[in-house]
Amino acid sequence: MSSRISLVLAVVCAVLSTTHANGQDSGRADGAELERPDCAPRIDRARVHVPAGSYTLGAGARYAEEGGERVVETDEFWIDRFEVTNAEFAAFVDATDYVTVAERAPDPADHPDIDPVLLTPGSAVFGADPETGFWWSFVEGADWRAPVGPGSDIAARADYPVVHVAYEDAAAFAAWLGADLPSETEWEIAARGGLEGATYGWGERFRPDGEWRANVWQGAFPVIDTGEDGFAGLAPAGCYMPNDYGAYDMIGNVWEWTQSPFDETGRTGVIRGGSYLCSSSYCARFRPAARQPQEWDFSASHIGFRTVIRTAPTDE
Ligand SMILES: [Ca+2]
Ligand SMILES: [Ca+2]
Repeated sequence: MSSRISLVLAVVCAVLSTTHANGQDSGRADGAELERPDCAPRIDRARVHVPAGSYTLGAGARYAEEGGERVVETDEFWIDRFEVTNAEFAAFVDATDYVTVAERAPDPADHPDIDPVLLTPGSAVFGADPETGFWWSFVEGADWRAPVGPGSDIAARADYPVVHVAYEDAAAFAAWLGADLPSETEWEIAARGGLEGATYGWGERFRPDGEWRANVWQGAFPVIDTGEDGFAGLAPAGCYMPNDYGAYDMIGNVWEWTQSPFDETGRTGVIRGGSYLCSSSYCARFRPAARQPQEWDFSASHIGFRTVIRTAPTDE
C-alpha cells in the first residue's frame, strides 16, 4: 500500500476533537520553563561496539508481533552512539546532492488511485489539526529541511535527529558512509545495552529513581505534550542517559529504521524504539522488544535512523 494512502487511512481513523495547534515544540501548557537534561557534546560520528555472542531478544514483549523470548547469535558490530542528526544529513546532501523521497513528486503512474492533490512533494507532520482534529497531516513542502512545512527550518536544530527520511533515504546516507542500517536483531541487541531479559533498555522500571530515561510523551495524548521529561517535541540527540553500551536515545525521541522487513511478505519495513510521541496510555512501544511496521517509502516528523558497521572502524 502506498504510504500516502496509508496516511490518509491513518488520519481518517484518528479523528479527535482538539484545539491544539500544529508544531514540534509545543512547550508546557502552564508556561513553566522545562528542566532540561544535559545533552551530550557531539564530537564525531562515534559508534559503540557490540560484541559477538548470544543474546536474548523479546524480553518484556507485550504485543503478538513482538514474539516471545528467544536467543540469537550475532557477529560483532558497531552502531552509532547517536541518532543521525540534521548536521550529518546536511553534510551528506551537500556532498551528493541527494534528494529525499519527501522532496520528490510521486509518479502518478505508480499511484493511479490516489487523489492527484496528494501527488506532491511533502511528508507527514504530527500535530492535531484544529479544523479536522486529525493527529497527522500530509504537509506539502514538509521535508528534512522544513520539518513542519514551508517557512520552517532547521537552523537551530543541527544536533536534532533528522526526520522526514524514508527507508531509501536512510539507506543512501548509510551507504555514503560505507555503513549500513541495522537489522532488527542488531538494533534490539544494541537497545538492550547488554542487559539480558529486561523490559526496558535500563531495567524493569520505566522511571528508575523517578528519572526519565528517554524522550517520550507525557500529558493527554495527542493534545497536550507537557514535556515533564525535559522536552516537548523532539530533543537534540544525546540528552538522556546512554545505555550500558554507551548508545543514546535507542528508546524514544525518533523511531529508527531497520533494514528488516516486518514479515515474510516484505511489503513493509520495521521501525524500532518508539518516539517522543509514545505515551504509556497509547503506544507503549518504547521497549527494546517492540516492533512497528512501516511502509518503506513513508516519511514523517518522528522517524529517523542510525547506522551500523560490521568490521572494526579504522581508528580502533
Ligand atoms: Ca518528551
Ligand atoms: Ca530513538
